[in-house]
Amino acid sequence: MSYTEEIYERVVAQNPGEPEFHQAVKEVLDSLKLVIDANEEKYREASLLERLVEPERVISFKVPWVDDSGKIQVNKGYRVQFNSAIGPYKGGLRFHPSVNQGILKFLGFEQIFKNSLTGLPIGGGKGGSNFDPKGKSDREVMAFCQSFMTELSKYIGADQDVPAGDIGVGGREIGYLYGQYKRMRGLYEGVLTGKGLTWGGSLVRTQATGYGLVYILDAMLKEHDLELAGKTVLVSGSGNVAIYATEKAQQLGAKVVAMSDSNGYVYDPEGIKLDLVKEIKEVRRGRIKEYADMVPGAVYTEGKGIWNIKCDIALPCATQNELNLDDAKILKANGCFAVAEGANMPSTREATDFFLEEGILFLPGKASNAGGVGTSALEMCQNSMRLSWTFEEVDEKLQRMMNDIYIKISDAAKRYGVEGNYVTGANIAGFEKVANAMLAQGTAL
Ligand code: NDP
Ligand code: 2IT
Repeated sequence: MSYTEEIYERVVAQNPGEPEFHQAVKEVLDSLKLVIDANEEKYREASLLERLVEPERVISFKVPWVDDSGKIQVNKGYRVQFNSAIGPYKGGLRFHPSVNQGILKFLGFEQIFKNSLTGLPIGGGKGGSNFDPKGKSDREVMAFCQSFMTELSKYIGADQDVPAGDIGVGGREIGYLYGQYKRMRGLYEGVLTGKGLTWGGSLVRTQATGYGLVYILDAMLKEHDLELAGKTVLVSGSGNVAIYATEKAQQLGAKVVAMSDSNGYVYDPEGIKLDLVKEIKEVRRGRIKEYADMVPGAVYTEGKGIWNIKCDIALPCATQNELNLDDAKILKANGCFAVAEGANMPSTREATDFFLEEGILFLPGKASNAGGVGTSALEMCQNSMRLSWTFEEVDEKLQRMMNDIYIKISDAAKRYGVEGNYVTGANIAGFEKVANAMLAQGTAL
C-alpha cells in the first residue's frame, strides 16, 4: 500500500464519525501522491503525513448563555488549532447548527494549505459553535458571543491564534467577540480579523473573499483566452462571499442571474439587483424569497436546484457538498465551462472528478477563496504596524495575491505533469511550503 493510502486508512480508523474530515484529507492525499512517491523515503522517515493529518490541538468547551425569556441555553464551542508551521493559527469561526468537531477539522485542515497559498505567514485553524444566530435578537447574539469568548480568550492572541468570520459570523459577531476579548485580556491587539473600520479593521476585508474569487477566475479565463464580460453566472448562497462575488462579477461585465439561501433560489433573467439583495440580507437579515416578491419577472423556487439553470460559469458560495455529481452533469449539459469555488469544499469529490475529466475549468476553494484569509493577514499586518492602508492599496495587494496564487497552482500542476488540474496544483503548492517548514523545525510539530 502506498504511504498516502496508508495514512488515509489511519485517518478513517482514528477519526470515526467525521466524514467531511475524511473527504478533505482524501482529496489532499490523492493529489500529494505524485510528490510523496517522488520523495517517499524522506517523508516516511519523518512521519510527515502522520503529523500533517493530526491537529496540534482541539479545544472543546461549553457555552452557556441566557436567552430573552430568561432561560439558560447551552451550546458547544470549539477551536481546532491544526498547524502552526508557517505562522500563528488563522481561520474563521462558524456559527451554524450543523457545526461539529469533524466539520471544523475538515475546515481547519483545508485552511493549512489555503493559508500557505496566500504567501503570507499564517498557520491553519478553525472554530465555531452549533449556535444558530438565525432568529435571535442582537442581545441574545451578544450574550452568546460574550460567553463563547470568555472561554476562547484563554487560547488565542495576536501572535498565537487569530480567528475571523465564516458562516453565521460577520461584522456584528466579530464586534461582540472583540469587545469581550479586550475585557477578558486587557489587550487592544489584532486578535480577530474582520473588525470594524473604526477599531482596527481593514478596508476590503468585507469584500475580499468574493472579490478575490472573481479576480482569480478572471486570471484563469484570460490564460485560456476567455473573458468574463458577457457571461451568464450562477452564484449559490447570498451571504458575505456570494454578495461580493456577485458585485465584482457584475463590475467586470458578467450577468449574474441567480442566488440562493438554505430555503431556495431566485432566478432573475434580467440580472440580479444586488442593492436589493444587500438590503434583504445584510440589513434586514431576511430570506432570498423576498427578492421575487419585489422584482417583477424574478422567480423563486423552494429547495435545491440552482444548478439546473443554464449558465456559462458557476460559483458555489454557500457551503460544503452543495454541488453533487448530478448537478455537475446538468451544468455541463447546459454549456457551463468554468466553475470556481467560493465556499469551502462545495463540490463533492464525484463532482470535482467529473469537472476535471470533462475538461471544465475548475478552481478549488482552497485557492479561489483564499483572498478572504489573505486580506485578513493584511489586516494583521496593518494592526502590527498601527496604520491603515487605503482601499486601493489593499485591493491592489489582493489582486496581486490572487494572480500569484493562480500562477503557483498552475505551475505546480505543470511541474507534476497534470497541466490544468488546479486541484492537484493547489494541494501540492500549498503542501510544499508547510512540509518544508515542518521538516526544518524538527520533531516539534
Ligand atoms: P454567510 O453566513 O455570510 O452566508 C452563508 C450563505 O450560505 C447563506 O446564504 C446561507 O443561507 C447559505 N448556507 C449556509 N449553510 C447552508 C446549508 N447547509 N445549505 C444551504 N445553504 C447554506 O457565510 P459566508 O458567505 O461567509 O460563507 C460561505 C462559504 O464561504 C462557507 O463555505 C465559508 O466557509 C466560505 N468562506 C468564507 C470566507 C469569508 O471570508 N467569509 C472565506 C473563505 C471561505 P442561509 O442564510 O439560509 O443559512
Ligand atoms: O474559510 C476561510 O478562509 C475564512 N472563513 C476566512 C478566515 C480568515 O481568517 O479570514
